[in-house]
Amino acid sequence: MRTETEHTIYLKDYAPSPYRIVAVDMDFRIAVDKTRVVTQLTVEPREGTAPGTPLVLDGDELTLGSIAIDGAPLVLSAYATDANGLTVFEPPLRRFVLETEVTIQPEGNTKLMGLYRSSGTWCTQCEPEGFRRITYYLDRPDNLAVFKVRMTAPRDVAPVLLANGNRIDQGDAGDGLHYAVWEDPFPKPAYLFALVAGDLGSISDSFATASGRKVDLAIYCAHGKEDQCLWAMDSLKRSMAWDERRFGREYDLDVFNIVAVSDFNFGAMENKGLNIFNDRLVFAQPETATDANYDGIERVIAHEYFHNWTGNRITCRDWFQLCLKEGLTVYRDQEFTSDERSRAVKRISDVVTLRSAQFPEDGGPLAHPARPDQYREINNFYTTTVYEKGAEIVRMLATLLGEAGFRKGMDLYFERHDGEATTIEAFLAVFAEANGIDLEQFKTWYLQAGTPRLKVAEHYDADRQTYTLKLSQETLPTPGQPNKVPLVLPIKFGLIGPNGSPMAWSGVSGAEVRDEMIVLKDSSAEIVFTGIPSRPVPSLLRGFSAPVILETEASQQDQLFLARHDSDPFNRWQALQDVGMALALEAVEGRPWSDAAVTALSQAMSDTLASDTLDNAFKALAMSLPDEQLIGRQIGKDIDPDKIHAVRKRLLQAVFEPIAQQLLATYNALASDAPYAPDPVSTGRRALRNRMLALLVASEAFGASLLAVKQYQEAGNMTDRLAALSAASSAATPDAPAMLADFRTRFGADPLVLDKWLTVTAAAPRDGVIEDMKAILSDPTFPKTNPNRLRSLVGTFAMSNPTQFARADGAGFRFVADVVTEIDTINPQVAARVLTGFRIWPMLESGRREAARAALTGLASGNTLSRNTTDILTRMLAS
Ligand code: B3K
Ligand code: ZN
Repeated sequence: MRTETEHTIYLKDYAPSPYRIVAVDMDFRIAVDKTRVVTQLTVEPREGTAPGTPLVLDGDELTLGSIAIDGAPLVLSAYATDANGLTVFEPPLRRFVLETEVTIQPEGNTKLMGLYRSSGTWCTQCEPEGFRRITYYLDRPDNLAVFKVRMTAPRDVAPVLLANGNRIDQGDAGDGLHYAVWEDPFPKPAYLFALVAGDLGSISDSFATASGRKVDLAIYCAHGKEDQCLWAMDSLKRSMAWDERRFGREYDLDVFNIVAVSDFNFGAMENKGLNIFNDRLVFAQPETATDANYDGIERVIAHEYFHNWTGNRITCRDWFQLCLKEGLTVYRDQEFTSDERSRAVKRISDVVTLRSAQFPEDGGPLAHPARPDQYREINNFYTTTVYEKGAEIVRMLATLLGEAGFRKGMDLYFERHDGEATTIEAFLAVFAEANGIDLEQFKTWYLQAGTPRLKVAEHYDADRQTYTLKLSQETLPTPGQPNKVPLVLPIKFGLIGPNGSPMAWSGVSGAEVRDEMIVLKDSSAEIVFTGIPSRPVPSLLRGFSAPVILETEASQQDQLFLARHDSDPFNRWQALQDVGMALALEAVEGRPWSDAAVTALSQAMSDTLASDTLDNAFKALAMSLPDEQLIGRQIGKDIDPDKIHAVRKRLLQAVFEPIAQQLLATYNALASDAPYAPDPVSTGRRALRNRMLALLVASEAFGASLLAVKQYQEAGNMTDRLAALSAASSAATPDAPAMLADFRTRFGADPLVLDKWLTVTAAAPRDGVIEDMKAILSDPTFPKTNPNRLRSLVGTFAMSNPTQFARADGAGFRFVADVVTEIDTINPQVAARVLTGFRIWPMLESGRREAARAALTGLASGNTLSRNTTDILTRMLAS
């Protein structure tokens, strides 16, 4: 067993290993209940390594059978093993081959790291530190080696044998066994190793690269699910073509395989030439998958594919640099979706996610820089800060440099660092060099945690015909970082004249202003525009050009003006959100709304819906009010979720009930008999229609709950059916329980649809939900080893049911703490992830805060917890 010692790793301690492994030859003998792994490592001392320097290899839960150097078995005194690995005390100071034979037990591996079995299929997950659970190794991303893998397995249970790279041999091995040999010519870190052995179906296709090479593509899955892989294959081919067009990146092997498995700790994994996917991000058919599922599949297929260049060909020197590959690859997948679908809609959706997931992380007890400088458990740093804020940082770089300048930097990055394990510094250096600029201050974005607040005040001087924007930025302290420095903020903007057209200026001073962008570098600046004939309305932070919290003094009138006239679709959407937020805050503070203010918002919503220039997908996003959690975080302290829930419900009614006829007419007009298609236009139509339904149901418009029942029953696809179910359940209509029960009977046999049922159940804002979840969990058929099931139920509850999770009596907190205790012994990664749902606790009102604290301290004191969960818990309680 691993010892759960408190051990902090620091970036400042990074040092290359004294030895390098340059080639790996592995022989897997896979059998039911036990797998033997014989590994030959070609090892070289690094220049300067002193004689007698031990070779220290990582290993976790391995049983060593034999060990030899250059064919000669080692005597017992020449090496030692412990819970963390293997030490060879005095290896030769020249190139040598170390051979080990170990036994592992994939069948008992519920952590789902290393080699494990999922529904009978042997598969691997090695990032970040899983390879050490397969063999003794330098399990660190800066050791790049070429791998050759031979595997032998029973033909009946594992007719399919896959690994990275190209298959170079296969055949019969007698006794019902067969074998395959795979070779990956590209040197890679061990975290990109993969192996799959199982009885799987598949679909295949091919792709011709720009230079005319043919790549064989295949997706492997459980038998019978082949038809559900077509959308993933389509997404893969479009991703391959896009990376050639947009970044000049071609695929480099002859085969690209994807395998869908049912038990997987997160979304998917970019192993070289052999991506392994959580099956929820592969399978799609209209009857069981929603538009959101189709979107997610397209996005993640693209993301993992794009890693081939940003992550695999160029990898990370150490795990502190994780956002080097993740932030950049998220940026690339966002751009792919923007090009394939609607840029505005994609941007708004991404910002909604950023604000609902990353901002709370950045403003809570788990805040950390996009490039952390210390960790105790690296698995806890696959966070929305590393991924989504990491992508925002790359996006700002692209905004500051312009498309051509950004591409020049990317080209230089690929040219200079291909085949390397590198750092954020090296990444920034290529952009600085290619564009002749200094990015020293910009780098702070990677080092400083917390979301900056950007305050804006304005002044119009009619006599002088000047317009002044006073900007200031501030980042609040975060754990371990009490003092903050100013960041480089690219603030895209425009001034809009009274007639709604852009207003030009004759001169501007006070900061760098170019390309309709203010580049704020200091903690404050006063920007003066001259030649301004009348007071303009400013449109600030267009396209959300920097991940900040913008605080302006804009009046409701200005915001509604922007909602109507801004040429930037993001800010049109934002303006409506801001009006809704202001009204919600007033009501939570106990100030009654003015009728005029509510009517004005209602009218603006109505106008938006009636617009013939805006598309349906955009309208669907615009026709909404900030959600309860966003309102809570805007309040920032002493949050009472019940009060917010009640206020938001009243506001929904006040704004949307008066336009119910228009909502209904739109709903009816958007009906369609066309067969399901996942294209942007069809998706937009369904999004808007289902938005109408949700608003009608939530505002308790006459007949709306029956409309939901009708749509639920008659729906021709899962998007419409689930939308009706969710609308009814989140508004707690009288029909909701029967609809939920029906859904379970209809679809309970399909695990991915069962997840939808678990999600809707867990998100319902009603008393009794905790008891229902306890009953579900205590059913002996509930698979507690499956991350998808657990996350759908308990993860959803902690993250998306603010009133029940943060119940005043503490029952929600205790429930989650109890489940974490239990899951932690099965799968620490899932337990730690669920526990992060508590991150909101310091902002709650005192009674709930104490209840949360009690649940957390109870978890800390009564149990022996994994390093993963201990790390989250310790940070959570330190605040
Ligand atoms: N690189 C993997 C994530 C690995 C997570 C390990 N806890 C998938 C991705 O980001 O593409
Ligand atoms: Zn990734």
